[in-house]
Amino acid sequence: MKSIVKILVSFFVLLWTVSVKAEDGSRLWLRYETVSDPELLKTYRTQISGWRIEGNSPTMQIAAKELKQGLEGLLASPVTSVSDIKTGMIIAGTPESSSLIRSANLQEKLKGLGNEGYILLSTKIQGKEVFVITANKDTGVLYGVFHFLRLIQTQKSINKLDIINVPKTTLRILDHWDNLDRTVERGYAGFSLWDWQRLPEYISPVYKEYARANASIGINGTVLTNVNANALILNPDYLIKVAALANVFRPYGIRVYLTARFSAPIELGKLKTADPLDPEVIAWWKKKTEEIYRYIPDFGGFLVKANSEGQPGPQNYGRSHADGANMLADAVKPFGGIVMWRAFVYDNNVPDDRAKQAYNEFVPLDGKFRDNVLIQVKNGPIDFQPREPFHPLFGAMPKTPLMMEFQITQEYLGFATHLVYLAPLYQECLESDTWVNGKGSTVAKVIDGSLENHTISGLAGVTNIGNDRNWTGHPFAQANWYAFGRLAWDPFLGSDKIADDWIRMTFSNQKEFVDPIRDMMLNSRETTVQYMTPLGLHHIMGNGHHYGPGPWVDMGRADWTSVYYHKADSLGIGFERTAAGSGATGQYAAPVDKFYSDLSTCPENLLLWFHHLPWDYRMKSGKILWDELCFQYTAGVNSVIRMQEEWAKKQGMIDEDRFEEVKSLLSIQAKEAKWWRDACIAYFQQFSKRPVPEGLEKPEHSLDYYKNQRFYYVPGN
Ligand code: GCW
Repeated sequence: MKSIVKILVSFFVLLWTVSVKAEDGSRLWLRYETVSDPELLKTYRTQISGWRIEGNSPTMQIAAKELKQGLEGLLASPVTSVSDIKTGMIIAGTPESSSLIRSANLQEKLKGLGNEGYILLSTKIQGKEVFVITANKDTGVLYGVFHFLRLIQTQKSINKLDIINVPKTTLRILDHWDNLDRTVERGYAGFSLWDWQRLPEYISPVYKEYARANASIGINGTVLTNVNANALILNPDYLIKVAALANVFRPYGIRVYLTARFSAPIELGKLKTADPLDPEVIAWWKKKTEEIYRYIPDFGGFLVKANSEGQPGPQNYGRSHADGANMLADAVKPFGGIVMWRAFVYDNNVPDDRAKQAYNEFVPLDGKFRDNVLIQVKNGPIDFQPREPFHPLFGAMPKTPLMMEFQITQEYLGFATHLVYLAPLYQECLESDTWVNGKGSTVAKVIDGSLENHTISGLAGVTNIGNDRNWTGHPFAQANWYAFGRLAWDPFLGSDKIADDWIRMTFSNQKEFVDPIRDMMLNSRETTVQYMTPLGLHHIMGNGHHYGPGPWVDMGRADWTSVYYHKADSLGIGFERTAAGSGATGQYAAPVDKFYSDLSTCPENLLLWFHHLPWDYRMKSGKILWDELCFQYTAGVNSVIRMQEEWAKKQGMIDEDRFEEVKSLLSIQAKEAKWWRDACIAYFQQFSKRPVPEGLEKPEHSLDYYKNQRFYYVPGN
């Protein structure tokens, strides 16, 4: 009888959670739904008796609010803040803010934590078994609170806690490509969050929610403006707005950065030049920087895109990237600021392979940058493609801290329409071995500073956030924001573990949901590579807007065409980048050069990135290259269909709203995957002059049909 009642109760609880509550995705991974497993819920309720935040700073107040809201939601009972020490209390504070914490004798443990690390510990205070959340600084306590809540959100044990967590990097930053008119370059989730028009007076509640979500994953910086920069942001009428945002973000441990337009001294200062060695220019930036720090005392510093894609830079005056970066670095140095100088430079007038240009430009400058400059390098040598090898600059500038730049927004991976979990892409790059100091010199160790002992280090992610209700357009695109934060904190975390946490917090802890959806996410990036750019193909998307396939693009700047990259002709396909071709492989350490150059070791998923091969080249599968290409494209499309089937089975396990939304988006993805496959096969077939292998679908339309399609008002362009 008792068990029937139990079943009925859980049934109604389930019914209530899945059908009554509307979900618009706005709560992200911080939903704090009641623990669904009744046994576990009971256990947590007996283990946790109350909580106490020791300290009253704005950060501690946020921590208190979070803990209250989190526990009340998760345990579905009012867990109160109490003053007497009882068994099962959560006590959170720093040694500075709390005599209770001081009495717990954690000095030794706290030593290695720095300003952001934290401890979660089961220990005794005044003879009572309690949970302690502590850190050297308040921000660390806030991070610890989020971690503690995550344990319950993901239904982990909180028995005998002994967790020490310290970020492996100092800078964990979101780059917003947001324009002052609120359009977002390569943004697919609405307009910019920053309501410049109504700032500084009107402080939208969204700013706090944004900061809270970021703090929950350890993000500690935000670049508010587009790297294709507008100098106006440096004017006082904008700085006062920036300051208002910085005030909101500060207690969440988040600093504000701005992009610096290199020609600002001319545009704003009415100087004749922006030459970084000109005394007047130097003085202008110094004064401007002092002004910025008057508005924002903890301003983080500048991010600069210079001499790239038409942006002004030091080379306009015959100066180097180091001259430009150092001039700005000197200006921010007295205030503790930094400069993030981008290595994304290439020029159509330079006759060399675009993939080689950043390395050629920057390697000679190693050792010439000030100690508060980081060079921000995209994960691969071209541009955020679905698959690229790691950038050869990683490991090649040992005297300079290199910072990772990942793209979270899906410019080249289906916008906010395709379900693509990007952590495996990030992880693939971070795990790549540069071999610069022998085996094990991974990209992760380059960018966390450990390989060359740098004190500043970090990752930047070009964000996918806009003012859509669910922040990121696609409900699953939230996972990419989440994963970026977790990886920025610890570049050695596995994408599977991150996906697991995210699914549990965002959707459900039900095993029948978690396991298959985690697998679906983990495969989704490879699936996208297959239906867009298999076997190392790259940069064959639509021109300008980058929507859909465009392998035929051959007009305009050569390095913006597709034919430049795939080089398909009657003899074969691919970009020869070995010593026999552009020599790009020679930019890697010798073992890596050899690995990519040798056809017997070059991974087939990068084959056409490094080699130009005949259509009948024999692949490891035994198939000829052309047939393999057709198989890969088809496999990609079929995998999306399997994703649709898998998702369909999840009806009723989560709320109807998000279920239906994802279902609709998957059907667009299936349509677009087929479009990619058909258009690319139809295009390449004119060169291969071979049939689509037996048993595979042929392109639905003629090549001309695909070439003649026109798209208007593509977002993000
Ligand atoms: O990928 C390209 C984008 C540009 C972007 C540029 C960059 C901000 O198409 O929109 O400009 O990269 O990273 O600077």
